[in-house]
Amino acid sequence: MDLFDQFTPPGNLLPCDGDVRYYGVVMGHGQTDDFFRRLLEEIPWAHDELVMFGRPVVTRRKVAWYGDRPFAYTYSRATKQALPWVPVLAELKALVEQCSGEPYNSCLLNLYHSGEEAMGWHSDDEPELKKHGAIASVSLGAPRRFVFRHKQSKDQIKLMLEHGSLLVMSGATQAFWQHSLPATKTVQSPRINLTFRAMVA
Ligand code: MD6
Ligand code: FE
Repeated sequence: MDLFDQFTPPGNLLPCDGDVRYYGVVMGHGQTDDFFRRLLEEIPWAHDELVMFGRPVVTRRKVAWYGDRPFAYTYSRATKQALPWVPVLAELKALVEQCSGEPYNSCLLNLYHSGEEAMGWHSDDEPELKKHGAIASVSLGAPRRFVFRHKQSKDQIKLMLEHGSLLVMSGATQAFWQHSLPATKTVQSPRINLTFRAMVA
């Protein structure tokens, strides 16, 4: 990243009702592979459990949850408590705070082993999240497509999340748009996603 870039945020990808900025790759070439390897090795990855159509489901993707305090992670059936920051996450948190100019106090990590593992349509609108607060998302590993869909008009905005990239959502985005990471047969390698959040509870 050019030194100047962090002071000139990219334009808003959404045409209305929210704010999404794609910063592109925000770390040096050697750093991307290093962060990816450290996260694979150092994070205690575990399958997630959630309820779909009234039934308990164990996801193929793996997750981890970190924060300033032992915040509860509410997606999961078994409520999990945030683990304390480790150096690799503290470094990434400092980087995204510098790029986005916003503070974060927690991070949800997802590990997708291949393109078959995906994330369905959702909004990150839990009551514990600061209203209209920014959510900063770092992607590492295999590039994957990401899609926004407006809740009323069904308008779609698509983009590619590259290795070492940063995406920031804020404002009314979660109220008006859903997002998803579609499955793809063309990706056989893993991807890690970190979403840094601001919890109020
Ligand atoms: C993913 N990301 O990229 C899933 N949510 O694998 C998200 O669901 C997400 O990228 C809120 C803000 C940014 C994100
Ligand atoms: Fe999300």
